Amino acid sequence: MPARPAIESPTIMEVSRRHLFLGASAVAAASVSRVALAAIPEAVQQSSAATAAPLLPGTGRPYNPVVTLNGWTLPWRMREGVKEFHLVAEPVVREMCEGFKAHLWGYNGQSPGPTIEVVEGDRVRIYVTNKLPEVTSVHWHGQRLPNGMDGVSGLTQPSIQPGQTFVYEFVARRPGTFMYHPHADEMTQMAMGMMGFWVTHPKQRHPLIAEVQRDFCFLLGSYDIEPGSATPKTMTMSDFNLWTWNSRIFPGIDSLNVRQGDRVRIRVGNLTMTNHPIHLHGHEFEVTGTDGGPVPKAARWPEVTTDVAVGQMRQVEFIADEAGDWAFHCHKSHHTMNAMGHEVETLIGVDHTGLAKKINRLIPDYMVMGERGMADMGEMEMPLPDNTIPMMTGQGPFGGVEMGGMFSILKVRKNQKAGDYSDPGWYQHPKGEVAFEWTGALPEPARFAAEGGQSMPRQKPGPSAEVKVRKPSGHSGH
Ligand SMILES: [Cu+2]
Repeated sequence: MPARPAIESPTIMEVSRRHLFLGASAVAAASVSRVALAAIPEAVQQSSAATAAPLLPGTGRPYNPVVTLNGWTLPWRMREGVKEFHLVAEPVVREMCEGFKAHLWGYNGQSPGPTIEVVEGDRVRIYVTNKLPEVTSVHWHGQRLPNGMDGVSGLTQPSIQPGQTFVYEFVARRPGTFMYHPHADEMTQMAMGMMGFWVTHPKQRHPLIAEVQRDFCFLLGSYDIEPGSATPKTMTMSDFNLWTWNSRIFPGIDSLNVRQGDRVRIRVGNLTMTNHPIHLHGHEFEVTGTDGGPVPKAARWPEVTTDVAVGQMRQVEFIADEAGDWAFHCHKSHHTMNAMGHEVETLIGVDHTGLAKKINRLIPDYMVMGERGMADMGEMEMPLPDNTIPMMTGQGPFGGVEMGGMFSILKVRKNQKAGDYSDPGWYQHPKGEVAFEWTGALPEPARFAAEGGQSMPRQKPGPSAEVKVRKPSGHSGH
């Protein structure tokens, strides 16, 4: 173990605080000694929720960097052969979508925190400064490391008290997809958005790790924020109302823009309290890696949906050979919706004629919703409280997309340039390749037999029954 830098000195703590609040130029003006500045790396802050360009490594072994959806990669400092990072756990304001800001906890100005990218074999030193009102720690989920660096408060280390800075140091021993999160008052801190991604790139060509042209990553999150408020309810166990990718909700999640023919890797980690079947349209992918490392080739099979269970990571790969705008989303239909009052009866098929008028005499703002399904909600000019967004929203080239939450678009374009991640706009469909309305005559539906369309006659004819489908009103556990 190399000599630890002196971080206990109050002068240096002071430097780090000034860094955080004033920025680099103010620190220079504060005439701090060079020794103090050299002792702890700058805590780089990010104020934007836009997807940052991939961070090309300036020092150390080269690698092909990842792109963090609506996120960024933490710059490091190379000091005596060690990659040094500085994470700051702190309250942040996260724009989840245009017009909707949440008061969360995160790292270095954002939730989730910045992605940390290193190379297999790197010695890594991470300074963690706690600017939260309570204790914290950082657990490096999935890593092989010395036990005392595992970040479990009380078990492997004392908690990091508010105002303290701790140092974690270990060698990134195996390449793969990892994440980091607190292991202190986890229920509160993860419900408040404290999490981050970690990628360890292989140090040389690896037989089970393909070279890809695009490498995306994001974390699945869930929040319970009452419409009109900004702070998550941290006691919620199952009835969350916001389902996020990197603490963003559709239409605030950036699209994944690729060039036709690219090999694409998407890495997903789940830090919610339920599973998420992640589904891609138009392509088949293979799960090429999990939290445990690369999947042996004989154990891979093609699929279009992969379930990411709680606490798991999945890394999928495919050739993006079909041009178009392909939906990419969680397949739990409630997870592609945004916040609303859930205690609403299903009203499909209910005749409301005259009902609204009668109720309007009592409640002037009353509106009937859902008579023909909920799709109208996307276009409805409903008065919403401040700082929230509709349950279903988003405008596509053909109209309302009627989605929310965990939904984005894979945009595959022939003329997207290598390394260009900018949004190419909507897909221009070739002539004759868009579903269209049939305006000819409609024949009577063919039936198998006279008995109401059944292929076999019933043994004993009885009275027919019709049932109505009704959502459970409790709505827990969705
Ligand atoms: Cu889901």
